[in-house]
Amino acid sequence: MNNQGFIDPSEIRAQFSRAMSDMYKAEVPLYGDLLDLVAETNRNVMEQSPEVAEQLRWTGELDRLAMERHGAIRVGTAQELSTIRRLFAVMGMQPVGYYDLSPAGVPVHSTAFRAVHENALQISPFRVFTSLLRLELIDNPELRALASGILAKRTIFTPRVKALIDQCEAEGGLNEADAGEFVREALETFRWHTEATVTAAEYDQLHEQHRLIADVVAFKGPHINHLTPRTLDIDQIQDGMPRRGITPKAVVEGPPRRNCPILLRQTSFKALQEKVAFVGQGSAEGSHTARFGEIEQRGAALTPKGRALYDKLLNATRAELKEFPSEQNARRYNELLEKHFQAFPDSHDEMRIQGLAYFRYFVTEKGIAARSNEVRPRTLDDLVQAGHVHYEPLVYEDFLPVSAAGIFQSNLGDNAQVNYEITSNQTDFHDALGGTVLNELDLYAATQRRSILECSATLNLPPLV
Ligand code: OOG
Ligand code: NI
Repeated sequence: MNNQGFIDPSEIRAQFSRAMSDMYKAEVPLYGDLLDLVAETNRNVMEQSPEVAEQLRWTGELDRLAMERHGAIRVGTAQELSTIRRLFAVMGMQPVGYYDLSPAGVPVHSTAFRAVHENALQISPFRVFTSLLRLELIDNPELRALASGILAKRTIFTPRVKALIDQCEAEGGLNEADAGEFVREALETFRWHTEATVTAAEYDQLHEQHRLIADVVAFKGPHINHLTPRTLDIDQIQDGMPRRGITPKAVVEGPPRRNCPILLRQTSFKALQEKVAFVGQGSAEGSHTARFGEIEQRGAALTPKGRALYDKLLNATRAELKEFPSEQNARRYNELLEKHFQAFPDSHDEMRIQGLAYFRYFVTEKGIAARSNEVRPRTLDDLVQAGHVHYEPLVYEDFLPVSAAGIFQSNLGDNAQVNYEITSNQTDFHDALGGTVLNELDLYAATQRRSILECSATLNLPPLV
């Protein structure tokens, strides 16, 4: 709490993330099973590989791992997106990155709302992948008009949450009671609603155009469609799911298994069939599939050079496979992925020397003990060499467009393979957002730089960067 009695936005985010998780557990009991499976796997990994636990201890991730989640929502209008931006800002979450999913046949573009400073991420790394439906990609003009008419009529925020957002913006924060109320009210936007806003016939029309369009347009709000815990071993989870009666998607998205994980690996399982009451129906006679399960493993954030290498190797894998990864070619896909990624160095030393990843630097006890020595190492590399400074990779906090497309597609079914002629339009996205997205690479570079400067200060050395 600061001197005006405002509570730290990170605390609001932590509260909200817990409330969201509780709500989703009640709505989708399978999510609870998933959390158990992930917690058990993470315990096993740390027992069997104490070095992994040690690494997470250095970076502080050990403390945040059990609460780490990302969610995803899809909104229908610019107005909704810009209000969502303001709502997340109350919790210290900024839009980071731009993801265009249209090349993959998904009519949305997206950003991720998250905390941006390492200290804030440490309190709560909660992030929300947020997509804006691109109605301009609906080719049938009548259907487009129907969809925008329906969206124009709905209000996805409670009056009270809007008032609290205004108040927070005007006064610079929320006190504890207001923050508690904000969390309860904000949660309403993300809740599942059984009553649809359209008739069954309208739903069918929207669904025929694209299942995602029906998911956004036919409901009262942008229900949270998944909440993803972070595992330390996604292959164990992928292999363990069928034993629990869960069928995961055919392949794990992202890089292959490595000694030193990079970026993000993700898998998901199919959406639930939910009962829906369409307009004109007395009870929930219809059904819709919206919500699904997802698990992810996070690794090192890559520099532009590292990311270019990742993209090149992933593209080469897909080019050689010549088709979308599927049940039928999953084995070959994994073999090709392994083969191509041989070219990506698999040690932190090598990744650091080649400038492929971002790192955080920490002064060691040996470094502290040597502070008053006449002769001691004075460059970052020499300090690392001498063991006066320790480093660990910075964890990737963002998403991957190809992976996100794969997750969308596996949960939308095959009818999603559409080729849109209009592609990326970040300017339109910024206009709708009412702001610009931050560049994730700048954020990683800033964290790395802060950690190096902190080392210089602790060691009484001139700035090392
Ligand atoms: C979002 C799909 C993308 C991820 O983790 O990459 C995603 C959605 O289905 O709304 O969640
Ligand atoms: Ni996701």
